[in-house]
Amino acid sequence: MTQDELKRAVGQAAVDLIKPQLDDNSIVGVGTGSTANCFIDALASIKHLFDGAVASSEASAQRLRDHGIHVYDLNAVDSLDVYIDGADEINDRLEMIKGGGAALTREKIVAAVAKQFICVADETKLVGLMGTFPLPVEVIPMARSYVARELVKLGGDPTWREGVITDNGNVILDVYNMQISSPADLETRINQITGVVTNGLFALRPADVLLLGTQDGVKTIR
Ligand code: ABF
Repeated sequence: MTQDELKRAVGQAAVDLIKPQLDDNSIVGVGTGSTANCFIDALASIKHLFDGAVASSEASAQRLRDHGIHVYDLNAVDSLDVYIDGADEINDRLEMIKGGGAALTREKIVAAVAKQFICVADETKLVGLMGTFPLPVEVIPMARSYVARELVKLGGDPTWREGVITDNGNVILDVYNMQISSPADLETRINQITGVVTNGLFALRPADVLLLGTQDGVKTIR
């Protein structure tokens, strides 16, 4: 199977997994990226079974609307049973690096609200030690250089993702060569740098379930 076929397989598997828990009042949390897009496309086939969705990016919100799925503002929603999203890297503790698509802040907010986080990924995303994929950090624009200097002190090599402005009006630093042996500690330390909005480590709130697309089929890892 190609990587695209693996992504479509996990998108469908996520729909199959959540379908039994949906009812007329259900709001589904939806992530961002090409794997999340496969989930959105599969979700459209059961849109009559739930009320609507909350999206972690403008791009996903538009794709949902294009399928005729109602998109709610997160502030209009009391609780969210489930959030489905991709990852750039994930380890066997279901800790992740996310944010390659620059939607990390909204992704982390929706993940914080959701009772269950289902990560959908093809097998190229599963790693032993995270950090080969550069760690995205969303930063208030005027703090960019200061935050970069602080990230160097933590051992990383930050690069400004020039030309990219997030949905929240901020900039992204991609941090190369970071030693991520204690993901939750590092997530906390980066959060403490003034000017950082969010970092792409999802270790304090890891996924609850990983649907991993492999050549032997979709594996469910909890
Ligand atoms: C989102 O989309 C991000 O957190 C991550 O950066 C990206 C993964 O994209 P893809 O599924 O296209 O590899 O989940």
